[in-house]
Amino acid sequence: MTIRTLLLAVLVAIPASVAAHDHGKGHAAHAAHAPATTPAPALDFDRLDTDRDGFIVVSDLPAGHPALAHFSMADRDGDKRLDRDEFAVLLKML
Ligand SMILES: [Ca+2]
Ligand SMILES: [Ca+2]
Repeated sequence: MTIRTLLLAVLVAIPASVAAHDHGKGHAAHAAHAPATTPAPALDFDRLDTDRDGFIVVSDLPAGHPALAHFSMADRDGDKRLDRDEFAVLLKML
């Protein structure tokens, strides 16, 4: 039982340390204070809206982007582009 518990503790600890390492890359001093709600760059509206028109269209998204599968569902008004509110809805689908 003791060995099993120890093994379990190691298995739990490994992914956490890997994630901490990746997150801290280049931001080691701030990693502990980084807000958990910061979106990944690939899911950040401002990064994806490269032409800064306030909307994300399919062509703004790189090939294979996870948002593409949900784009038409998130586009509630059917104008083929996502505003910030619609993009927030899309993020909840991922
Ligand atoms: Ca745009
Ligand atoms: Ca729309």
